[in-house]
Amino acid sequence: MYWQAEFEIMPREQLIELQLQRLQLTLQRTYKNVPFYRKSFDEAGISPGDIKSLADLQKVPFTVKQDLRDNYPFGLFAAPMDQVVRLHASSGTTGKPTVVGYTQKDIGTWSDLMARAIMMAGGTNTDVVQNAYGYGLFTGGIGVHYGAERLGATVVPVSGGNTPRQLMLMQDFGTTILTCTPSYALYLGEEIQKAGIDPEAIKLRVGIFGAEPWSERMREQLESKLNLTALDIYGLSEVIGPGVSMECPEKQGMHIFEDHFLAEIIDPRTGAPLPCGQTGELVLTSLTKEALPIIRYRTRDITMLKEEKCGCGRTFVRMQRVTGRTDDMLIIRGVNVFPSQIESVLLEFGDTEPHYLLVVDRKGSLDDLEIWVELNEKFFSDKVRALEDLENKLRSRILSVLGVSARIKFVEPRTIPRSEGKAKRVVDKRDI
Ligand code: DLL
Repeated sequence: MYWQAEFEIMPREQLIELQLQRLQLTLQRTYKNVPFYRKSFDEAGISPGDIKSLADLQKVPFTVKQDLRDNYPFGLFAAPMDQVVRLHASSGTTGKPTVVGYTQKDIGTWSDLMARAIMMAGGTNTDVVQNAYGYGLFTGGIGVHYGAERLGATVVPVSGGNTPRQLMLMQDFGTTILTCTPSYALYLGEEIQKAGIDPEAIKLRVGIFGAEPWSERMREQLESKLNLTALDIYGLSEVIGPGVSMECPEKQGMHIFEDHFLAEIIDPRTGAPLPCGQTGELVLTSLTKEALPIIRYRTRDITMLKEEKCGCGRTFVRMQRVTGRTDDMLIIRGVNVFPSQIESVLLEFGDTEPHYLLVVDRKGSLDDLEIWVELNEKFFSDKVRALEDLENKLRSRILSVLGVSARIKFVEPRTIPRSEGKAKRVVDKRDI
């Protein structure tokens, strides 16, 4: 039931002690081996020895993505290159990518965390895992792969894309676990229906979906289209990749693997720590990583932590769904808008598909939000009158939930581009 019970159900007092020990070692190693951290600790007037409790960590400066860029490619590594056995990198929309490295031990840790995650979802060594996360510099593909292998499951390293082949392998190999982004999973679900494949020929029972934000309504869609239990997985390259946290079948948030990562929530504007139960930016510190330890990394992801006991028995805190990133939050006429909030509204009515595009523009001095919404096949063939009704319903619901008015543009089924990896939800044409 647990991959590493000794940690997964460890009493919290013991866990906190373990975290402190590991934190102190990490701070000492980084101070000794990474000039960037030495300088930032010195400037803050602290030394690793000053950190005597987890609360003391607040004295330590944050690390941000720009710090990784400034130290491109290997400047933040704490291990010599002869011990670094793997590199990954984020694609990076502008300029150089962010590079991350792993020692053999780091790869072992990561594999265990991913094995834990798959087992948490109900996976065993008898499962066939079709891994449709992208292989390559992205951490999704290979990260999940190593974990599934460590668990002893049968991995199908198909990577993203080539949908007809995905469907063929899914039937022929009897895939039981699907791993990919939720947007790609949805597309696969649609294609299964479109191809008229007999549902009996699909043996899926669990989906491990992450790498981008999604909503509870999207879960309902995925579970009904693919006939599986859809669970959320979170991670980021800078911290390790997938397997920082994973949702258990209780579906009450994702357990953070706290024996390896220390989580804090801060107010993104002031950097001040927020208590459990409040929504803010997730900050993570690695506790065991060798090649690229990371201290108080500002993830930019917005979430909330829950400490209450979980029905699955694990003692790790749970983070709620990531509702958005501090940097993909749109500000429309002064109102903060996250694409995931709009997704939830769109899916409330059942006549539209979870494919949408937010087109933001500026008309004169006013922001203009147009939401491209795909109608489902059934609705599309109905009357114009019904369309007007739906448009009005959506507009007023978005206004009341988000406080922002938007124009709705309906588009024909299957016209919004599908993605094989992370979905692109926003086109911002504003020149500001
Ligand atoms: O996306 C790692 C990953 C791969 C996670 C496969 C899960 C499954 P990056 O490309 O570095 O790494 O992107 C990290 O993606 O900061 C979040 O903004 C977003 N993200 C990842 N998982 C989730 C999730 C991988 N479950 C960035 N929900 C993170 C919402 C997510 N956002």
